[in-house]
Amino acid sequence: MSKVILCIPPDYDYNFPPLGTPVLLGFLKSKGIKAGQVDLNLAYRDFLLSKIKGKGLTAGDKKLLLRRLVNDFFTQRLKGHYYSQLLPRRRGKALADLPYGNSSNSSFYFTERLLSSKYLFRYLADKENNTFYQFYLAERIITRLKKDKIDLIGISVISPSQAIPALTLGLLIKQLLPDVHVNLGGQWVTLFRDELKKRDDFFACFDSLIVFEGETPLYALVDAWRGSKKALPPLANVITQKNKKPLLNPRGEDINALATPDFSGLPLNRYDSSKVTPHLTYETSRGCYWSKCAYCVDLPLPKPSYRAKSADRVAAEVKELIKRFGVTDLMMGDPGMAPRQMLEISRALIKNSIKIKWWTMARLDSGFNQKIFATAKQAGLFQVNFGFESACDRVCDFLHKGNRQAISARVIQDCAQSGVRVDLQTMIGMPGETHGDAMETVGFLIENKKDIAAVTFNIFYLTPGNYVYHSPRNYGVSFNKNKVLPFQFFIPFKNKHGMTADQAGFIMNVYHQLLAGANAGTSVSKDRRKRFGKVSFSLCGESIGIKWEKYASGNIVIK
Ligand code: B12
Ligand code: SF4
Repeated sequence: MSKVILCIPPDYDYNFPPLGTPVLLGFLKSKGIKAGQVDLNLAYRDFLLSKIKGKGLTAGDKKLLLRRLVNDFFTQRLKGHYYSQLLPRRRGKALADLPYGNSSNSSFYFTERLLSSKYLFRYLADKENNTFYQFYLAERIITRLKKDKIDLIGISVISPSQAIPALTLGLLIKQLLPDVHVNLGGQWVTLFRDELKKRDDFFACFDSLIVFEGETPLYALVDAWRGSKKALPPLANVITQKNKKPLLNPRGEDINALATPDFSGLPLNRYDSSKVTPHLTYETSRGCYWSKCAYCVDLPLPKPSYRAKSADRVAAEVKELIKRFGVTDLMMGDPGMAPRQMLEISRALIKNSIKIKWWTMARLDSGFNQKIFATAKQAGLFQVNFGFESACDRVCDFLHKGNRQAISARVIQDCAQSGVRVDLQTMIGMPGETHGDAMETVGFLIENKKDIAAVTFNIFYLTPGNYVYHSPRNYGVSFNKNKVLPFQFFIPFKNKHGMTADQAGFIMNVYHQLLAGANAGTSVSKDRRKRFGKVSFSLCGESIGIKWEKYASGNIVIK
C-alpha cells in the first residue's frame, strides 16, 4: 500500500520538533491515510558534525563549535566558486546587519540571492558543492522512499533557511522518482506564494504547493492525486503549474475538530531542549486575537481568524501526548495566548490532575492578573515570553501595539510575583522610534530588573506581508521596491523619523553594559582552564581549522 511521508528539511531550529508536520500527520491518519514523518534537519546537523575532527572532542563540544566552523568555512574558505559572490562575507558590508542566521548556504542572504540567480539549478544539482545534495545522497533518501512505497512527499518549509535544501530535495526526487508527487507547504511557501507562482522553472522541483493551513488541502490533494494522477482538479489552497489561482480558504481549520498532533517518527529525545525527557511543541489557539500590530512578523497578511481550542480539548490532548510520547514540557506556540484562554486551560489541566510544565507567548494585556498567573503556575506554567517591544506609549500607539507602560509594568510584576519567569521580547529601531524613546525602554528594563528574568533584544527589520510593508508612508518608512529581491525576508529601509539599525545596535549595547554593571563578577578569565584543542572541518573538498580552549565551567573560547 502507498504511503505519504512528511518531511522537515534542513536548516531549522534544533530545540523542539516543529509542530507543522505532527498536526498534519495526526490529521491524515485520522482520515485513514497511511502516513509518516521524518526530521532531516537534525540528521543534517549530524552530517555536519561528522565532518568535525579533533582530539578529545565530545559530542557537546562539536555542537558548540559547529556554528563558528560553518560560518568561517562559508565566509572565508569558499572563494572563487561560481556561487561565491552570493555568500555573505565576514568583512563585507552585508554581513554586519545580517539578522538571524549563520553565514552558510542556508543563510537568508545566500538563499535570497541564489533563488534570483542564473546559478540556481546548477547549484541545486551540484554534487561537489551543494552540501544538502551530498547529505541526501549519504542518507540514501531515494532508496528509502522507494522501499517505503512513498507516492507523495510533503516538505515543510517554515523558514527561508529551508528553501534551498527543500528545492534540492524536490529536484532530486523529481529527477529520480518522477512518479512521486512532491508538495511543498508551510510558512515560507505561504509568505512568498505570489513570487513562487511567477517561477515556472521552480516546478521542476515540485508538483504542487499548499498555502496557508495545510490539513484539509493536503488531505484533498492526497485523495485527488491517488484518484486522478496527472489531471488534478482545482483544489482549495493548492497551487499547481496548471492552476495557479487556487480557491482560497482564508478562514482556516476548525481547530477543535483537528486530531491530536502526532509526533511518531521524530527522534523526540534528540532535540536540544529534551535533555532528559521529551519537550514538545503544542498550540491552544491559531491566529491572534489582537491582529493589529503594524510590524507583525508572525502572522503575515491576510491574517487568519483567531480560533481557540476548548479547555477540555486541550486537557484531553495534553493527556494523550503524555501517554503516547512521555512528554514532560510543552512549548505552547500560540502567537499570543489570551488571558481567558490561559485561565481556562489552566483550570482544565488542574481539574484533570495533568502534570506538565509549559511556557508560552502572550501580549502584555491588561486582562492578565495575579490570579490568572497563579492558577497557570499551579497548572505548570513556568515562563511567558511577552511581546513587549517598547516601553514608550507613543511608539506603541504609532504601531498599534496596544501596550501601555503602566499596564506592562503591572502585568510583569503580577507574572513574576506569581513565580512565573518573565522573558521580554524587545525591539529597537522601530519605525518612528527616536533615541529618547529607546532610552525610555532601556530605563524601564533596568527599573523593573528584579521582575524580568530575560530580555530578548532584536533590531527592528522590515519584513514582507505586514502593514508597514504595505503602507510604508504611514509609518515614516521608505524602501525601494525595485531593489528588493523577490524572496527577500529582511528588507533594508530608511527610518525617516527614527534611528538607523546601527544606532539601534548601540542602544542595545548600552543596555547590556548597564546590566553587566549590575551583574559583574563572573568572567571567563577567572575560570579554571581545562583543555586546549585544534579542530578541523572538511566539506566540499576544502578544510578549515580553528583552535579553541574549554574552561571548567563549560565556556568555550575560540582563538
Ligand atoms: C514557535 C516558533 C518558533 C520557535 C519554535 C520553533 C520550533 N522548533 O517549532 C522558536 C522560538 C525556536 C523559533 C525560532 C525561529 N523562527 Co520561528 N516561529 C514560531 C511561530 C511563532 C509558531 C510556529 C508554529 O509552531 N506554528 C504552528 C504550526 C502548526 O503551524 P505551521 O508550522 O505554520 O504549519 C501549518 C501550515 O504552515 C502548513 N504547513 C506546514 N508545513 C507544511 C508542510 C506541508 C507539506 C503542507 C501541505 C502544509 C504545511 O500546515 C500546518 C498546519 O495548518 C511562527 C509564527 C507562526 N505563527 O507560525 C514563527 C516562524 C515560523 N518563525 C520564523 C523564523 C524566521 C524563525 C527564526 C529563523 C527567527 C525568528 N523569527 O525567531 C528562528 C529559527 C531558529 C533556527 N535556529 O533555525 C518565521 C518563518 C519566516 C517565513 N515565513 O519564511 C515565522 C513564520 C515567524 C516570522 N515571520 O518571523 N520559532
Ligand atoms: S500580538 Fe503578536 S501575533 Fe498579534 S498582531 Fe501583534 S505581533 Fe502579531
